[in-house]
Order: sequence, then C-alpha cells, then structure tokens
Amino acid sequence: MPTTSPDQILIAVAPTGAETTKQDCPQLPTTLEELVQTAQECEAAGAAMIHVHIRDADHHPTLDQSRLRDTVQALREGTGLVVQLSTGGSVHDPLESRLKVLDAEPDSCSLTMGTTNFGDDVFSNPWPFVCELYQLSQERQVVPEFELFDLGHVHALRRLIDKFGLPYGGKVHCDFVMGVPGGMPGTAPALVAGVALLPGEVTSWSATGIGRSTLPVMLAALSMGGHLRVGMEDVLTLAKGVPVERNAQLVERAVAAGRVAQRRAMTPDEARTLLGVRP
Ligand code: KMH
Ligand code: ZN
Repeated sequence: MPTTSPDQILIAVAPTGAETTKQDCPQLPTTLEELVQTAQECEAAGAAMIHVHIRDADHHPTLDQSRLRDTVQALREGTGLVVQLSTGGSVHDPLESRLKVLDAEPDSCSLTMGTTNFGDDVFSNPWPFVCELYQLSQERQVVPEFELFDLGHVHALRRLIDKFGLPYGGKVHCDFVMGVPGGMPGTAPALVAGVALLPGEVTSWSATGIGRSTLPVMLAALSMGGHLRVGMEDVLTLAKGVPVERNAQLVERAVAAGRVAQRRAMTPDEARTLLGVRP
C-alpha cells in the first residue's frame, strides 16, 4: 500500500470549504487575497498541498470559471503548493459545473466516490458522474484525490480502477473524510476498516475528521502511516470554545503531531512525486 517512507507526512490544508459562512466566521479566507495569504502561511508552517473551494464577491461558494483560473494562477505565483481544486463544490452545485472545474487546469482535483447524506442535504455523486469526472481527469492529466466518506466509497474505487485503469501519473491517492453526518464515523475502528478495504493499487492515503472527530482521526491516521488533511473546511475550533483564528494553526498542530510520530512534513516537491502530479 503506501510506498512513501514512513518518516514523511503529507499535510494538505483545506482552508475554506463551502459550508461555513463568512458572517459566522469572519476569519475564514474567502477572498483571493485572504486565500493566497493563508496558503503562504500554511506552506511556511509545513503544508504541501491546498484543497481549494472559492467564494464570490459576496463570500458565497462559487464555481465561476474565471475566478477558478485566477485562483490557480495566484496560488501558483504566490506559493509552491500542489493546487487541488474541489470538484465537490457545495451541495447546491450542478454536476455540469463541477465537471467544468477541470478547465481551470489544477494539479489535482477531488473526486468523491459516491453520494452521501450531508447533514440535512445530499452530496450527490452518481456513478455515471464519477466515471465521467474520472475519465476527464485522465484526459486532462489532473491527478484525482479520491474522497471517501463511507466504506461503500472504498469499494467503488475498486470498481472504478477495474473499469478505467490507473489515474494520470500512475499513483492512487485517497482521502478519508470522516465524521460527516451521513457518512462513516470519525473513529479509529472505522479508519481501520476503510484502510483494510483499500485496493492494492492505492499508493498513499490521508484522513481528516470533521468537527470533534478531528483529533481521533488525526491520531489514528498517524498511527497507521497515513497522511493528514487539516483546515477550516473541516474544523473551526482548536479545543472546546477555542476558535481557530488562522488555518496555519491547524497545520502547525499537524506538524507537531507528526513530529511526535517521528514523521517530518513533506515539501511540495516531495508531494508532487508522491502524487504523480505534472512537473
Ligand atoms: N462541500 C461538500 C459538499 C470536495 O471538496 O470534493 C463537498 C466537499 C468535497 O467538500
Ligand atoms: Zn472540499
């Protein structure tokens, strides 16, 4: 399974997401300037990849094509991070717009392996859409990160690889997104079950736990040789009643936890090799 040296750790930061409002959380990076500054701070703290959702002028989630392109360009100019665009968007985004995200030519894209109840909403990922997005990523030479919200999604990855072969770049990287109300719980036993089901082709995996499952998932992932995703998309507090002020705090905490596990944060170049993204 993971072929990386266990003394390294990929830290991906997901700084914004599509669910939290600017009104509820003014420190959420929603403008391009805020996003680039956050990305720079997170890179300096030890992140190697950024998972990006963007907002419009009113701070609402958007998949606007020109904003996406500008964002990719600004992140490439301002940081060395691997740039991963979300194709999940918000639960309200039509499938057609989510496919068009690849027109912005990111290094990587998220690719969720199935439909999930998402709180009171539904995060829709019908199988034909998953297949279309996957084939498009192969064509456009964009490396997918397979988002696994549930055990069924892990098995769907088996089916996808059997049907369409390996991703562009030949590596297979997955991210367990745990603790979403409607998906698998953010617990060590659930992570153990998910990792046990991963197809043999998987070369690396990371995990993130939503809300209060953040720490259990982080510690379980570290103990199993997994990588980490952190960020305000997934958690807004450092501890009960202590709000996150900057995404870099979450990266710093992941770096410190990695250090305890005797694993050092990977550089973006090392992450490019791990993930097989375009040079
Ligand atoms: N915002 C969620 C509905 C992704 O980025 O690909 C979907 C999500 C997954 O965040
Ligand atoms: Zn996301």
